[in-house]
Amino acid sequence: MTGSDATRLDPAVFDSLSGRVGRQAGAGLLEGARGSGLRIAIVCALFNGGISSRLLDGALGGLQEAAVDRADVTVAWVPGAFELPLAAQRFATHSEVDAVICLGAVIRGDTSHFDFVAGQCASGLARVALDTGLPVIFGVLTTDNVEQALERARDDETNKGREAGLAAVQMATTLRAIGRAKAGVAG
Ligand code: INI
Repeated sequence: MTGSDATRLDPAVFDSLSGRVGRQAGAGLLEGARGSGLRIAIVCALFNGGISSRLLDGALGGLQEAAVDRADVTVAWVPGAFELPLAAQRFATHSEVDAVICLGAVIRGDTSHFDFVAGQCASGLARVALDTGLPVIFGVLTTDNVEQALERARDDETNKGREAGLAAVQMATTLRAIGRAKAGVAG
């Protein structure tokens, strides 16, 4: 994710550092990754679905920016953030996809079990990624209130769904490139 203005990586610094190594695996910057030919699954939580749908809109925009073909994008909806890991695991093990994007919003004000839902969702998604070797993108907002969630799901380039879409393409292409490095293939 891009972080704040104070901590964001300057593309010129990135280019300069890249020029000082023998080989760079993958595109590097989120915006630099090209996704044509990639197959992407997106899982959305119906709980707080008004936020999920804004994140989905952003994710589809990010994938389009990265030249992912809409025919290669599959969307599934689940009841809430707690169910995202199981659906992500099913995509990872039973379908041919290059990355799974998970979208939802866990809002502290809505529930006394915020920490359980958010924690299980985050650790479950990390587990699916490590167990299957597939990029699983954590596009789940964890906020104190609805206003903060809406702020992160705006219809502009700061939308966290857009970042999740770009992150999926970046991770899928980077893992491919690392795999080729092991096999001794250039690129
Ligand atoms: N699910 C969410 O996606 N966000 C929430 O904020 C939330 N709250 O507040 O409880 C939530 N709960 C539902 C949960 O994810 C499961 O769907 C439900 O418990 C059934 O297993």
